[in-house]
Amino acid sequence: MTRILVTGGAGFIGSNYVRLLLERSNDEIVNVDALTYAGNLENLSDVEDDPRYTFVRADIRDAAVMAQVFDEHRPEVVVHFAAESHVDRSVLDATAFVQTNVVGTQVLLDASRRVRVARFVHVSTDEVYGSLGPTGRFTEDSPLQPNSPYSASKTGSDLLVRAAHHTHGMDAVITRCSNNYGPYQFPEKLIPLMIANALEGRQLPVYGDGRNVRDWIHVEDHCLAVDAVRRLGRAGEVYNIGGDAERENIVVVRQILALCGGGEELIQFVTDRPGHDRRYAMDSTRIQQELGWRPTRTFEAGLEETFRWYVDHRAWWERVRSGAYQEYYQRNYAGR
Ligand code: TDX
Repeated sequence: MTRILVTGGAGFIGSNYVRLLLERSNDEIVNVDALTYAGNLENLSDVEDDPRYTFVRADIRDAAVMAQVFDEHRPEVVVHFAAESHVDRSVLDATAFVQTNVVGTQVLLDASRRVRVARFVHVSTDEVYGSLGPTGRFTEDSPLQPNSPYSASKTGSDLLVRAAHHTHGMDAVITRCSNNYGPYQFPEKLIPLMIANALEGRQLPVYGDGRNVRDWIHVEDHCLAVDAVRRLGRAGEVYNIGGDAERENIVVVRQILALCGGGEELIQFVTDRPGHDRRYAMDSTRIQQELGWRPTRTFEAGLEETFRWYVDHRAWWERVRSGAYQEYYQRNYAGR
């Protein structure tokens, strides 16, 4: 039994990870989440009565509060998911990205060092490597060339984790994953946005020519990879995680339309995202060879399953799309 403090456990990937740990291990989980727009306790309503699960509402930017949380719960391991994660929001305003992703990560590193956490797992992204041309894949040795305020802030946090390992000898590992999809993803991201819009008969806003490529991975495969790194990864190491499923955005959008029986007329090509990365592709050889992990789902099977989940959980996404989401949608998409 390990006491694991998970940050951002009420978010999309974090809540899938908490559920996976409760199902597959005997570990105790302390979920620390600020419950911003993207965090939702409904994502974990099925596990909230589990005696091995504790929720703490707290903000990782607040050093005094984090010191208290770490003193009270004395975690043995930290798995750090909490982050501002949406590129378009970072284009509109980068402030929260620097505060949460950069400052928040340093606060957690300091709190972890003080109570002598045995391992710090930092969950990062392929976007720290920048953009690829038509060929090649990112390896762990690819240069860090982030292009958006979001990815620059994630790169900053990766480098702080690296420095904590080198300077203070902290046992820290970094995972960098490609684009996730699956249940409980906030419908600002491509796949849930397109599914929700298509189900409501609304326009599907495709940026630019729609031929940007992302490497898609089901969130459960990502969570299994993070957990393999937590248990077996080498201290100070970086592990790339990819789905081996490169698709052009327009192909994904057409697949979603086919699933819901919508017509091509719903597709609307809109002004491109500023600085839009053209292509991501991950080389996951290291994690596959060292830790024996590999993705289990094909993209087509995972997409269909995800589509069904959104059909069955309409109330969930209708609720998270009300209120402040409307204002964001207007700001991001009006006049594009
Ligand atoms: O309305 C849209 N139209 C569109 O064409 C949106 C929201 C997106 N897109 C395009 C932009 C990207 O090429 O779809 C692609 C995927 O976009 P996002 O879902 O916003 O993801 P991306 O920008 O690739 O970043 C994601 O992967 C890396 C996550 O949001 C990050 O948090 C993660 O680090």
